[in-house]
Amino acid sequence: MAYYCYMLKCKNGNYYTGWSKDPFRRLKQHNAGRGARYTRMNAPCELVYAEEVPDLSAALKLESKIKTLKPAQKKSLISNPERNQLPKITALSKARSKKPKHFTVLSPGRVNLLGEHIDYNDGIVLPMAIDRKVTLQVKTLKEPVLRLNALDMDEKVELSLEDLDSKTDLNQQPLPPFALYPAGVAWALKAAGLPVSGLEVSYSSDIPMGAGLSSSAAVELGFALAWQIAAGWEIERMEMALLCKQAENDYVGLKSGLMDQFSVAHGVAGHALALDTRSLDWQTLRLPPDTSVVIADSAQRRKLTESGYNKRKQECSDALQILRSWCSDLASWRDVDPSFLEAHLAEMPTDIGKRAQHVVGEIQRVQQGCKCLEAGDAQGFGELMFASHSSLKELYEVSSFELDSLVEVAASLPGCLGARLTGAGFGGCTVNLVQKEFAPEFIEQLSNQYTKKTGLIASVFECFASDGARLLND
Ligand code: NG1
Repeated sequence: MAYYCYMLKCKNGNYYTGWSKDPFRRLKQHNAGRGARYTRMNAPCELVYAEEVPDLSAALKLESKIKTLKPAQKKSLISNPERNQLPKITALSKARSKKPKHFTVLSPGRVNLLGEHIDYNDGIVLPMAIDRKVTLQVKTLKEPVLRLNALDMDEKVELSLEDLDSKTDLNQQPLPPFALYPAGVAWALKAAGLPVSGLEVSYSSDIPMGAGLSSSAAVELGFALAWQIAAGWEIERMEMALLCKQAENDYVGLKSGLMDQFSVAHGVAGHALALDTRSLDWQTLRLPPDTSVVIADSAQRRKLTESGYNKRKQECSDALQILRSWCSDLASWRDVDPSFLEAHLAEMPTDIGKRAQHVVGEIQRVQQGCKCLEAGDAQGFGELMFASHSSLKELYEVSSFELDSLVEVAASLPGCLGARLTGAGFGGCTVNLVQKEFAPEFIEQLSNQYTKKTGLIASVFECFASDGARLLND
């Protein structure tokens, strides 16, 4: 994809210069107050210039050069057809925005590197989208129905987009669980005033299901994007993630946090994403150089995930309530000082106190983890992963013999920098940070030794940070 250096004419008549891969989308962000402080103060802005350059470095250079020009020089650049390619890219963008009848959407799973069970406690989480994905082949329909063909399950179902509240198919039978996710997305989009048109979707996935790698969020975002493309409206990715979360919380009935939908919507190749679940601010952080991220699926399907998850959520809310009885100013877990918790621990019921210790400790670990990534400190990051696992095991009590075995074996292998359970726990996967050169041997040894220890066959694979949900060939 090309890079562009662009100029906006702001409400006060001045020019703002920036770079972007998509100046039209960037303009929308500026005008929505999510671009820069200057454009927020001087909105609305109009896109008046766009010049294509081959790469990011050229874009940055041209941006600095244009910024030094006087207003009259900027005006002459804008009226120079050799340089200003805005008319051409406007035409191209219009052609692209013609609604296609057939298209393919790719929607990745995610793995969380650090920050577990804090996305519903106002913490910062550090996930990345992975190169395992759901592939949706989409055909638009004239009639307002959703025809689903879940290829992996060999199941088909057809439902009306005008009767989503009933949660039934066209034969008035209750929707099978897999259909609740796409139907829930349609329901949430409609409730937000976004039209959803008829679709026939055949989809399959190479994300292990029920393993804590967000196959359901991948399905949700895949469908949301399909409706966006088919219907021709456009919303911000964060809004899309929030609507998919709403589908999962209020239609499917799982009270998850935002991490999964956020990661699938915002993934950036080669990067982890640091999401502050309190402010919804986020940033990308490069993964440490010369390291591999290895996922180990324990083959132990998660037990009691839903009931255990909801119980932990309740315990956290009880814990915060108790802490507030000693300090009424505590608006959120982010305000809980570790020494304050320590001072009151003996007065709290043991289990509740342990959950609180995990939450406060994990919030701190992610803050340290972000600094490690900024500094390229793989060793330091790995140590935080081990500490996170111990906390999830001892304090949050969501690990299992199988997950602990995977972490123990991993810790004994050469090149292993960190290992921990990932996702809700109670079974599922671990995530490992390994020195790149040791990755192939690590994968083999971890599989073999885990089988010796548990009799189970783990699926162990390297994964790569990938881009978020997208149109194929975009
Ligand atoms: P997994 O186990 O990956 O589905 C769950 C929640 C997340 C987060 C983690 C724990 C769902 C769908 N997702 O993830 O929001 O709370 O547990 O950090 O329940």
